[in-house]
Amino acid sequence: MAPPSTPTPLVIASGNAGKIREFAALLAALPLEIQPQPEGMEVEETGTTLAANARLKAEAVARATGCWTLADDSGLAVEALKGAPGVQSARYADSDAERIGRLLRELAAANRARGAEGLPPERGARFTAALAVADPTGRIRLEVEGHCPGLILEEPRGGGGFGYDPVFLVPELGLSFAEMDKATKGRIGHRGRAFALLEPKLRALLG
Ligand code: ITT
Repeated sequence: MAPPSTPTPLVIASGNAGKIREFAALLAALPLEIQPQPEGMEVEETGTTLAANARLKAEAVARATGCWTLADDSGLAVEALKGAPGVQSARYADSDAERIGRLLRELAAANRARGAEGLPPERGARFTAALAVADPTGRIRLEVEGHCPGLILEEPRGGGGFGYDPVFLVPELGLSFAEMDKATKGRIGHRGRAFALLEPKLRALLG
């Protein structure tokens, strides 16, 4: 009988506890030993796209740890705000509550301006997660993107999730991300959709 194989270490290159929780659930069925990134490590996000920033984080953390590394750069693009906050989603304000506050204020102002021009309100938005996997030398081996369309609510709803979840409505379900159970967000959310594309490739590479 072949000896059981040792699980491959995989570092999650993120300091965002909400993302790390979601990845732990998504990766649970894979033969991997999930590890956090080195404490205090922060990679400057100088890229102009989510994909570029995911690559920067995966490369830097893989080089620092000598382990396979998964990074995620994600963001919320709001149509009436011409795609903002987008790649700046984390830097839009200092806390989740302030980021949501700024988003709702700016969207209300944009919709007042639309109203003054006789246009209907526009609340469409889209979450994107760009994932990158680097090998232990820091070379990027896999890249995928997942998207989830929705609408921005006028007020936060629900107590689950993290980040902008309470103001992001998925109309088909009539629920905000913060009102969904983890499995539902994992299935239809941007990160879950990106991960569904990544999983078979990750299994082939590390399995
Ligand atoms: P790391 O770079 O350390 O992973 P971060 O929070 O800085 O953590 P990003 O640079 O990717 O992550 O910024 C993404 C922003 O979008 C951040 O404010 C998140 O809270 C928010 N965000 C990302 N995914 C989200 C989700 O599934 N639900 C709600 N907000 C999300």
